[in-house]
Amino acid sequence: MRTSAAVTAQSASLQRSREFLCRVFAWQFVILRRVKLPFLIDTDTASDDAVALIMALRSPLIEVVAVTTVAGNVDVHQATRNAIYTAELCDSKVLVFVGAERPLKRAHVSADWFHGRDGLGDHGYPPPRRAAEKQSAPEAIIDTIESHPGLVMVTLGPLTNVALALQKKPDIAAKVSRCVVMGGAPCCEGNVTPAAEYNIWCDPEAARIVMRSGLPIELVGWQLCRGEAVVNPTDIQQILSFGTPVAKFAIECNSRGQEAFLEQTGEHGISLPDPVAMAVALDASIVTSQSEHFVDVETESELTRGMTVVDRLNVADNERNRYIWAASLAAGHKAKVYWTIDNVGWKQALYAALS
Ligand SMILES: [Ca+2]
Repeated sequence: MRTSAAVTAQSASLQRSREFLCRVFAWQFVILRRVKLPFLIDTDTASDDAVALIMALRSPLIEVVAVTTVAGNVDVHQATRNAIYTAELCDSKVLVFVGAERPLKRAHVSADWFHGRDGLGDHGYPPPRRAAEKQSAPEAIIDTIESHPGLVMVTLGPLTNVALALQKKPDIAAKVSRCVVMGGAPCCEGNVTPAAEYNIWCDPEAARIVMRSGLPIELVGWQLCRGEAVVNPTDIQQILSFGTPVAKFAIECNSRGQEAFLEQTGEHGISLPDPVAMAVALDASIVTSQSEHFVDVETESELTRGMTVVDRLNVADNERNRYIWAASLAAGHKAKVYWTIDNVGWKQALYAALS
């Protein structure tokens, strides 16, 4: 009979092999086919998501092969409308797929108090000219991963669509080279409760499925868009000085978010969690400190619903914790948790996309 330590070691070894193969896939894709690295973006498109989409759609380094929308900041149909509107602003014809209308097991609670009723600060933007695709987002996630092995997935909203795709086709997890998740409040305060960040809080059951799935998770927590990362009044003036339609839109659609962030934290400026995550997805070298840990999500407690619990001292496998962490240990997969980024590098990436 194998010990749990042996099982964990074997799982970790399998994980490393899978990660290596995915990296090989990704590089083969880029080198042999001479195409840009494919990105799939799942988003509850509101104001900061829109800026993240602009960064990806205008990047010369990657190709966004699909955008999938999910209920979160706003309802999924508004999110879809916002995603397509943003794509059109970038002259992009990227395919957009409509996803889940509500979390797996809970009622949907939006964040319109932060982003405005339309998610874009209520400036009356016109409807987009084209419609979304017929295929559902979870189906599109499966098909896009199958047809682009080694792609990079970036999730900017609740993880409902990704969980639904994984439930139907668990082996897609091994075909993704990176899964950059904007979500969580690792070892710090949340933005919707003291314990939890919105994307994880909104659908904690989905987040738990994703954390345990074997996807190569890179966790960009809410703390990374605060403090020096906030786009301050001087930065805002610099962005507006670019004079481009995307620069004007990026600042304007975050007007309500700017007010709400001041009310929430006392910090002045625009906080952009999704664009920070996108900057990391586009160039992970802006990360200045990181470590790998088991991460799980609280789904039961009223007090700590949606808390991203990080095994920062690596004690999950000891006698006191092994029982509670059994599922994560069995999966054998640790997430990369990002603790700090180079804020100059992040803002340079933002400026490059908007100028
Ligand atoms: Ca979002």
